[in-house]
Amino acid sequence: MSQKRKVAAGSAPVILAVLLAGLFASGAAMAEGKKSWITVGEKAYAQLQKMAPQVIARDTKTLRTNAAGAKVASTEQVHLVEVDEEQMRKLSEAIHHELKRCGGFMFHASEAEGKRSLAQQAAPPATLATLTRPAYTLDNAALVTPVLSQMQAGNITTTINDLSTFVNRYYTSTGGTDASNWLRTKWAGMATGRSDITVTQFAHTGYTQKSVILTIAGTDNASEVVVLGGHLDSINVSNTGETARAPGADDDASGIASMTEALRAMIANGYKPRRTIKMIGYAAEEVGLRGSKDIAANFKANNVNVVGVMQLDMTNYKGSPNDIYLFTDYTDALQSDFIAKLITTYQPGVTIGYDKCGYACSDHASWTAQGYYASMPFETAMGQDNPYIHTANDTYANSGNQAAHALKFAKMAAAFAIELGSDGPAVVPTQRVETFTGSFTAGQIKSFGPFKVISGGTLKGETTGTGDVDLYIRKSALPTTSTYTCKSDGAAAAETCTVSMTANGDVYLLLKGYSASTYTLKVTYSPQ
Ligand code: IPO
Ligand code: ZN
Repeated sequence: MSQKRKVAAGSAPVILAVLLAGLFASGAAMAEGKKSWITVGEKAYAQLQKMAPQVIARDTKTLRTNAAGAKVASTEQVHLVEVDEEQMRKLSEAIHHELKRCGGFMFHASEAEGKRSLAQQAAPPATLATLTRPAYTLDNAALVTPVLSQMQAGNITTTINDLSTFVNRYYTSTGGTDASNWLRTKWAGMATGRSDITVTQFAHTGYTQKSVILTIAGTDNASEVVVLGGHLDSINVSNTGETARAPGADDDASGIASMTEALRAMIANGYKPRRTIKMIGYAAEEVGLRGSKDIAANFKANNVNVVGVMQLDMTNYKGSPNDIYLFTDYTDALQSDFIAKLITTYQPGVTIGYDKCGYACSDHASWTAQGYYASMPFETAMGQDNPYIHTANDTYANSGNQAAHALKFAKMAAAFAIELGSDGPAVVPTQRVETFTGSFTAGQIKSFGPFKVISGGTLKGETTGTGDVDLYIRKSALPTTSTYTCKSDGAAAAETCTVSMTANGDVYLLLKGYSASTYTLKVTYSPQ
């Protein structure tokens, strides 16, 4: 329930409130009263309870922090709470100081929307009508290598410094709006002469800052989309006013700059992807992943087949022994393994570590929440990241006056974009159907095959009829009622089971009449 008080329009208190809001349109004066719904993980919730004991969870769900069967499977309690602006700002501060910048929160437009979102996040990975799992093969070295060899730290420095020049890039500030327009103009300029590349802005509700989306249309597999992202907003958690300094050089000018350098080199090499590639500068990440949440939800609603998402948030502060840390929570393990392979293959000197970053630590979480495969390669291990973020001191100088670290991420991002971007449409194996009919006395068996099935294909057996028929299927040899690859032995004549092939091979079927029966057997398979 919203806490807004109802006052007749035009009444003195409203006019006074509007005047005051205008006068003190920064910091604490506006903070009181305005309520927001957010979801938080365990640590942030404990922190919030210390600061504001009256805040209680209005909904709680246990989320799996990784896919079932993943190397690092675990769960986390996530809570829906209502907070005012001051509590939200204090929470941001506490995440910074007490939780060592680990974790975050997700913003929701209302209690109902928060509950819906939490339920969706708790459900097993939401399945889209079409969601393609890429093969994750590394077979495009001829396209990747020349692009990587062209990439330069100096270009990353330039973009970081350009973005740091805005007083701040806060989601409601003039600088935040201007920075979005600047990025649109920069990317559009880089795409001059490429009619297959478009740059648009994605508007959000409740604030002026827009996300920026660059799209390289795929040549022959355009419906499959690869997303790379970073956030274009910044924050100073102790002062969110219009003129408060928040250069956000590392957080996250570095991620935008890494992505931009990958883009520059891809264009310089005339690279044209087969899948569609999107590079996104998200609005309003620092205030609850708001920009990415809208975009991921919009893509899901439109059933966009996003086959992979990489988030680049903080890429330029070298604070840990290894170079690139892959977060294992709220990310996809198979895709992150693929990214590790990209790193060891294309940047053999670059070392990899693994860590967790907690609930809603960056925009990848918005994609994970919608059931997409997302990864988050990060600049350091947890707790060793840039201590200056979210302050006026998040400058290029305080990232060690270098962009060599961010260059590793830029090269990884280009390898990701090109290796995933260069896959053509999946070849659907042709299907052959054969049918057999007959009858059984009780206990009688008959065998069928071999059917020569192609690698990557399937064979499905289906029976219909009268009485009680049991179906057994086996690869490479005749099945028996105790040795089979799959069986279907219900108490009727209707049975079905399917085997999948990882290599070319022979498949055999066995039918048994459990009682006197008649049958029609339909075998559907992908022939060699
Ligand atoms: C962040 C992410 C992971 C870790 I460990 C530490 C810090 C940054 C993120 N919380 C942020 O503020 N993004 O804008
Ligand atoms: Zn960030």
